[in-house]
Amino acid sequence: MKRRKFIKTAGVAGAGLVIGQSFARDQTTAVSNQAAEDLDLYAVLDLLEESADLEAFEKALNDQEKGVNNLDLNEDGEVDYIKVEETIEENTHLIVLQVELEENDFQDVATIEIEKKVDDDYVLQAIGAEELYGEDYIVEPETDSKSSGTTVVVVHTWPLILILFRPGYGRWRSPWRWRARPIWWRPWGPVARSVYRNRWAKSARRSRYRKTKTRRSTRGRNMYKTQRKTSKKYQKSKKPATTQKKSTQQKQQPQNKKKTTQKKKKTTKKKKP
Ligand SMILES: [Ca+2]
Repeated sequence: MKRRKFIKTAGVAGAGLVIGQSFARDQTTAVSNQAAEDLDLYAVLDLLEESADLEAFEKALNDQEKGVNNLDLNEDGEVDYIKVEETIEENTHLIVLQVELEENDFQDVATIEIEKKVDDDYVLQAIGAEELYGEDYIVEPETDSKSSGTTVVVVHTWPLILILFRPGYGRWRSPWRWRARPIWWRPWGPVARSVYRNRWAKSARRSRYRKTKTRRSTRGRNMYKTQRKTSKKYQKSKKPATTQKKSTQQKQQPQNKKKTTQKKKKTTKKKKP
């Protein structure tokens, strides 16, 4: 009989999730006040848990009815298509969620690192791209049974995990690009952030996942370093895009033009005697 094992949770305090509060806090820690609010990594992991394979996961991510993707990074008034790319190195699968802001201008949104340790022990984390979510924005399945009011999540029974670590598995690479979108996909207008936030903050399944600052997979992290992609829009710094100086390359990106405060020249008026 197989013994049930849970993914490792070394070094994490078992703080229970106070969902509303933690969600509100998540918003303030993100560097950009846009992306982190338009792709909830708790909801992304929930989709992953339901998905039969990565092709299905990519389709679900871009399904308007699922309501997980509300990203409009290129600000064209339509939700962006998120493609999913996978790299495998020994027992580690690195899954990159990526948006093409314009042709050949890619921005990673988040990564999912899954590493098999031994037997049925896996580490699995979703990590938000630093440019969009800020540093160390990490969400993982809730595995600490000591936490009150939370559900322990066993990842080795997820359909996707069974597929990914099956002998002979071939990695998933999204065939879709800027000029080649799936026939079933139609872009739609993003919903208001308050609507999106409420949609996921109240989800009963939210307590299945938690935030952490600790990366579990060193290999996953190293794999990502060699393939990270940052769009021209976010390359300048970690500051929100709206505060960056407009580059000449961004002429196709309708940025939110900030009104520059015109400094009134102080003129020293000579008072009439
Ligand atoms: Ca868009």
